[in-house]
Amino acid sequence: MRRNHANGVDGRISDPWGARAPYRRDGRWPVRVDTCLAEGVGEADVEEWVQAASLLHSDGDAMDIAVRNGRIVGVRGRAGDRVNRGRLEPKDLYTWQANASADRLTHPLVREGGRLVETDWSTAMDRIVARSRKLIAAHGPEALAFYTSGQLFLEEYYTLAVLARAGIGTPHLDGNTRLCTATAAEALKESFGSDGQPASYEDIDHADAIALFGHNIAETQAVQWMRILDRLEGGDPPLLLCVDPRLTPVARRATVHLAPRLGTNVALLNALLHEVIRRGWTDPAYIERHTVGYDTLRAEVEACTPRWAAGICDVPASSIEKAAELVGTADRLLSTVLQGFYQANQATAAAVQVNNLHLIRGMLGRPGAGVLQMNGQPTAENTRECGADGDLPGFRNWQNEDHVADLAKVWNVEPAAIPHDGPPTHAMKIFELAEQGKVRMLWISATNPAVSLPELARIRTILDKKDLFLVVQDLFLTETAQFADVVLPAATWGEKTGTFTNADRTVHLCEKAIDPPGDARPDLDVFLDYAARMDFKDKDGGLLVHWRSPEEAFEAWKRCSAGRPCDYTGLTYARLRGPTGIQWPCTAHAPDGTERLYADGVDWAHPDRCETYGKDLVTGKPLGEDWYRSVNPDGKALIRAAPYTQPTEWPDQKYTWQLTTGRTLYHFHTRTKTGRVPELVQAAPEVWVEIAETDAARLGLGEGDLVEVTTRCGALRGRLRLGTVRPGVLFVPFQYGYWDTPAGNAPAPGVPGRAANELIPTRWDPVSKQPQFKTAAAALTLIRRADDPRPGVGGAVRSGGRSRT
Ligand SMILES: Nc1nc2c(c(=O)[nH]1)N[C@H]1C(S)=C(S)[C@@H](COP(=O)(O)OP(=O)(O)OC[C@H]3O[C@@H](n4cnc5c(=O)[nH]c(N)nc54)[C@H](O)[C@@H]3O)O[C@H]1N2
Ligand SMILES: Nc1nc2c(c(=O)[nH]1)N[C@H]1C(S)=C(S)[C@@H](COP(=O)(O)OP(=O)(O)OC[C@H]3O[C@@H](n4cnc5c(=O)[nH]c(N)nc54)[C@H](O)[C@@H]3O)O[C@H]1N2
Ligand SMILES: [Mo]
Repeated sequence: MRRNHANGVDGRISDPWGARAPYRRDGRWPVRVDTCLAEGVGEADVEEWVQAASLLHSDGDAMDIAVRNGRIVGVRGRAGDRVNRGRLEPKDLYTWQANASADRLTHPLVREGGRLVETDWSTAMDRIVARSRKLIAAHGPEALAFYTSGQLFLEEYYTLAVLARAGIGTPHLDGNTRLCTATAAEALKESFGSDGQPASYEDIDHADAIALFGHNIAETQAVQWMRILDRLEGGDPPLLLCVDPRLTPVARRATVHLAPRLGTNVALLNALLHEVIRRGWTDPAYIERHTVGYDTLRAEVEACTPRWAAGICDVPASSIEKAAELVGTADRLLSTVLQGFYQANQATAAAVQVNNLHLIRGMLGRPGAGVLQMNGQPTAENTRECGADGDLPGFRNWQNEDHVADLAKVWNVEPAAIPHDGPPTHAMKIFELAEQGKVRMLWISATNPAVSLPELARIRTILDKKDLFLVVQDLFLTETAQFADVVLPAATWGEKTGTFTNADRTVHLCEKAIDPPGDARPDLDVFLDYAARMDFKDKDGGLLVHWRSPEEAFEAWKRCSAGRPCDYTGLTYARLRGPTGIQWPCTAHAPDGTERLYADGVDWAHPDRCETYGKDLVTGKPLGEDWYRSVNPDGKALIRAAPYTQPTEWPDQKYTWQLTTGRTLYHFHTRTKTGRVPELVQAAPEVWVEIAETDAARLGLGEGDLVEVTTRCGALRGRLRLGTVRPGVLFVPFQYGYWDTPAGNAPAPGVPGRAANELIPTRWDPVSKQPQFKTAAAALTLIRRADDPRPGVGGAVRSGGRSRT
């Protein structure tokens, strides 16, 4: 691959956030256009700029793709877009190079005599259709399951949801959003009655305090961090609270940094709520008018003093008091929540307490006052709203017969044709059903579970089962695709057209700039082809899936979204070709979209309108319609209390460490794209293990020492990095699978690997069913010293951009 030294972005590996453009509160964030072009290519050489947005995080950074001679030669941020005002982060700047990787899949593959061999589309699709029909006839529709992504387009999810739910009639359809934002969705449902992000990125411009709960925004939504940095330099900076056991770039700039013991988020939040109530920082008028459940919360947190929480979280009581004052006295508070809560102990319970903080302070629906229950993946929002996750499309309530009937009307099918006897199956359950032999065909699109699911040794056994017919639709022969019976080569970003929605409800159009390699096809075309071959019909014998292009699929989705919280009826492809993305709901009444939800109390919590009747925050048990109607007859926001409970995974004599996992700025997930980009590979070539300096000193360990981390599930080896975590904690980035290792093979049983999920046990939040990737008890042993001359591993650039010395 050519090395592209980008014009104007030299140094953006060691300085990921680029130059500052300071601005003051309530001001407008200045434009800064970031461009990266292939070496030797100037803007004048570009033949065409094609509109797109980033698919490497949930920010939705808008950009144009530079095309020359039918190839992508770079990207440029879109100055007019509300999300990024022209800025791009390092992955956005460089990852377009991955499209042209020599090892892209260019033909379908089918398994013959144990080996994957090239074939044509018709042979591959015939196999899938024949197997689908045979399994449905012999075992019913529930023998089929679909595991999709947070990285396809809205049009693709909607098509998949229609064909799986109403065409086949299986409840087994979920996304990897289960690993990602299931808790965001659940927390929003539990507090506000429905999914839907209340706040807006523009709240960063207006807030006087920003609280980040388990969210390393500097590395994972680097462009919004640039926005915060520009406010911090702007003369009237917001105060920052960071709740993270690591010394992240966010923590380094925080006014107050709380580094709690892993898994103790609820104890900490309950103490913050206790203080806010005790000091009288609540908004009684707001509580009275817009909420139910306040008295229960007050009773729950009565005994949760800062001193009590200090003992559990191992954070000074005085720091908790300072944090409470920061969030309690802010005039406009913006909170963000992400994986340090969603993938930790008591995920939903903890995320809901952040909502409670906003509800009792009346901090909702005003400029600068809001909560962002963040998304991680670029298109996770669409997986959820289209019902390609464990929900029905349009945030409809599967327990409400009227909602199901309404959906059946949109699809022109009988309500009974849409499975809704129980909750749609969540991903962890789908894998369990495959393990038990009940799911016999699993179609995986745009996700790499052989690296991203917990307890990889178990996942490999499931994917390898002889009685599981596995279809994998991807760009590359990933760790997962290697197990497949049929591999379908997909077109991706820049090679297909579709829309997607970022974490603040901004919808962008992402257009095709070049042809996909070989016979690779857009995912939409694959799903449409399957629907046509399966001949799915509506109740009048018409075509169930009656669209043929992305734009027609978008129009079909608009009808399904009409009158729902995520109403797209005011949007068209033509309007999305304008200067900026547009936030849903976008309707005839709100033609320019909607900046914030819930300006005057919540809209979707009424028992007839809500998406869920609620679950017990400790056990996850559904509370039922009667309960919901009795506590919330008028459809106000729900204040839901929860006691702290200790994580099941807790250090003991053998496994004395708390292990957590997460991300580096330089790579996206399992690196199938960023691992093929020279600049990013060089910046972070290998897995590592973070440890506190005090722990290293105590054990006589040094920077760069090769260590082995073991848990009850497995083992991993990596080099030590010192000084970025709280004592007692180890941190490992989860992004290093094995496709790019010399052997390219999964570790043999008992042999240490390098994927963090070799170590993570199978456990999930009882409410959201999101796996707990951020809590394992672990042991640590030294394998060899850093100065040992034998070859080992090591990185050039530290996460967060500090150079190694
Ligand atoms: N560079 C980059 N950006 C990305 C991605 C990527 O792969 N690379 N992926 C995207 C996706 S899909 C997602 S979901 C987001 C995730 O974005 P983030 O949630 O910001 O990223 P993580 O590193 O998973 O976790 C955030 C922090 O949680 C902390 N944490 C761990 N355990 C606990 C705990 O018990 N309590 C608390 N309070 N904090 C804890 C970790 O120390 C870590 O710094 O990033 C998105 N953006
Ligand atoms: N230990 C630990 N594990 C984690 C996490 C953690 O913090 N710690 N985080 C979890 C989270 S939040 C997430 S989101 C998951 C991510 O986990 P995965 O979804 O498994 O990770 P990706 O590498 O993004 O996999 C996406 C796949 O889709 C392919 N792809 C990309 N674009 C397209 C396309 O247009 N079409 C098709 N068909 N394929 C495409 C890519 O090549 C890649 O193989 O990991 C989860 N796992
Ligand atoms: Mo994610």
